[in-house]
Amino acid sequence: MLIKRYHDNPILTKDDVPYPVATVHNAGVVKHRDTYIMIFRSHKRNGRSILGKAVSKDGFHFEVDEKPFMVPSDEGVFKEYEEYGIEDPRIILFEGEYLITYSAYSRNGVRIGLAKTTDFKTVDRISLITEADYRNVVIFPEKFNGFYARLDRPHSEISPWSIWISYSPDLIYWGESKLIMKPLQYHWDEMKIGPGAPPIKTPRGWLNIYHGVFPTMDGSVYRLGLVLHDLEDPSVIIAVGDEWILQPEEPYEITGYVHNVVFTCGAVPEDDGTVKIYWGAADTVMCVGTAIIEELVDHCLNNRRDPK
Ligand code: M1P
Repeated sequence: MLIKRYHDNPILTKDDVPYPVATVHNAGVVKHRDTYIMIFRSHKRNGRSILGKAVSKDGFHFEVDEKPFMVPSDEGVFKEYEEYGIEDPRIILFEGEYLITYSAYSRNGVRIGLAKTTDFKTVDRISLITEADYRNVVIFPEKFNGFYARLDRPHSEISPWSIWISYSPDLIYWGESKLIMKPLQYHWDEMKIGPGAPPIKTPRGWLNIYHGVFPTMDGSVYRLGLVLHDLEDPSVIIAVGDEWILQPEEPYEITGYVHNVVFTCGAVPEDDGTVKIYWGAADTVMCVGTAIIEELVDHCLNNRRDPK
């Protein structure tokens, strides 16, 4: 097993939240001054989502803030595009600031919002960085030739939903987009794929833990897999692991708000070469597991499939 599930999963559920919510899942997680900060998604009881915050000293035991961290905006352009809720945050540290990407839902579709914070006490929205319809946007924590880079996942009716890369000089205007990885037919990720946790820098490449979806007669199954991107040019994919590294197996992953889902938005690399991978299970609870980064990279390089 590449990922060792924490023995006391799930680590966070709706019962840990001091305000009314129906779920706790799909959280971005970072380590900020020796404290793990988790920004998680919750469905409210009207089916729309908000973001909560929880903190932990060890990455396993989290305590939730009294109030939500972000709710749909009631101002300006954000109000119009966050009307139906905000979902699936991903967090990176970039030059002293934490950047948070999240899905913004409205009657106009789903866009990606970008916000920033330095202390996780206040948060400022920067911009809506895509038009409709995009989900699953992760920004690399370094620039490439002076440009920010992100992995994104536009929706298309012609092509299966795939992973693209885009660049920006200023985090506002994005372009030079190109498709870099597609689902593979009759494979565990054949229906659609999406970037998961923000990429982790390793000596052999940027490690991207992505999710892939397979359609069955009993609904879709969400699993996690691995991609390695070139360190200098992340549009170059060095390897895609052929096998999934995590699939729904525990009761809380198999049954819930949406059955058969493991979905990651955050992973925290540690100084000892391990990584804590956090995933939402069945769109209902939060789980964590640990892995050895070098073993993940080996696995990706030694069991490859074509990126497209
Ligand atoms: O219900 C499973 C997941 O479905 C969507 O994932 P994707 O972006 O691949 O379509 C999202 O709604 C995600 O939040 C959810 O966990």
